[in-house]
Amino acid sequence: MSTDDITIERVAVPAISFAQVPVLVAHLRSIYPDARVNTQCVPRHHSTRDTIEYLRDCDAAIVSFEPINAEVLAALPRLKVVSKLGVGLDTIDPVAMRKHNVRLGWTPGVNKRSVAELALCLTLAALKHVVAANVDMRAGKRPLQRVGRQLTGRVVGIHGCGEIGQDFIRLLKPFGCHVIACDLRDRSEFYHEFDVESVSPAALYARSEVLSIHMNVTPMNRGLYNADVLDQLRPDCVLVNTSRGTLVDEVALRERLKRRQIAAAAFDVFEHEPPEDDELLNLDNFIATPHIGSGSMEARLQMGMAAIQGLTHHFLPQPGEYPFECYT
Ligand code: 8YV
Repeated sequence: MSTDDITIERVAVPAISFAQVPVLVAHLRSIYPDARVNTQCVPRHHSTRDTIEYLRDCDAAIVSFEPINAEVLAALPRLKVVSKLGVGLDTIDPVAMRKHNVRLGWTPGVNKRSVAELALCLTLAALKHVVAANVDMRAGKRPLQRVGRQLTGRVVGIHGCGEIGQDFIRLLKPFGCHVIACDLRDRSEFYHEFDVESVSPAALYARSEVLSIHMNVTPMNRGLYNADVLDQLRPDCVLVNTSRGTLVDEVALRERLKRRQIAAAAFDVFEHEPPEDDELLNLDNFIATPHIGSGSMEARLQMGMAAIQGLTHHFLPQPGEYPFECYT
């Protein structure tokens, strides 16, 4: 972690979630008066070319989904610090960062409560058919019965037990669920404290009545929830995803939801955002939200302040080491 050996004069912020919060923009500009901020909220996050264009001539950047890869860094020799708004590192290539000596500002867990609350909200909504019932009501129907399930006492599986997965488990406490979890890292201390059963991926798929995904995407797990894995889920499983859409094969999921091979799914994240598969989005056993996990005022502020701090508190990513263990 370094604070003082890099001089930053020009900062660029293409991240819309930052630019939308005036207090963050004002705070940034009180430190870096000439900061270029995407206050017009032009979407840029899918394009390498636009990212290069926006970050040209800058020493530091606050990014959300903009790709920070070999091509971008080769084109931006002046860039010394990339500070991440939020926690997902899937758009950041640690090998290229290291090669170009570009440092990373990153605060783990900065939006964990906000995302964990949404995971709980989606879980309850799916178990109780809240959205489908509301859609019926709006369509003029007044269904007399819509039998759902309680969360209390259910087997809840957590795939990825980092900051957000752990916070979700904290929120589950009053529901008396049997929590099972699977993680590459040793989480035994947390598991012990919160009475969590550590299980294999196969057991997680086979036993979870609610399965909530909380993994970082890496080259190792991209597309992990493919047809083969989805076929291992229980027919009464509710699959919840508030992490990254690229972990799940959406076409395979859609087909299984349609034939009720999987009871329901509730997703805040999609392979391509905004999502385009209207057939999936309109299934009555699928709940979709447009990546709002960290979209609370509290989280936005915390993320933004942490990202500003990341411009001066940063580290050189090391592939193979935390938080990039899955890279070589
Ligand atoms: C943020 C996210 O909205 O933290 C993350 O990784 O995906 C989101 O919660 C995003 O990073 C905003 O920049």
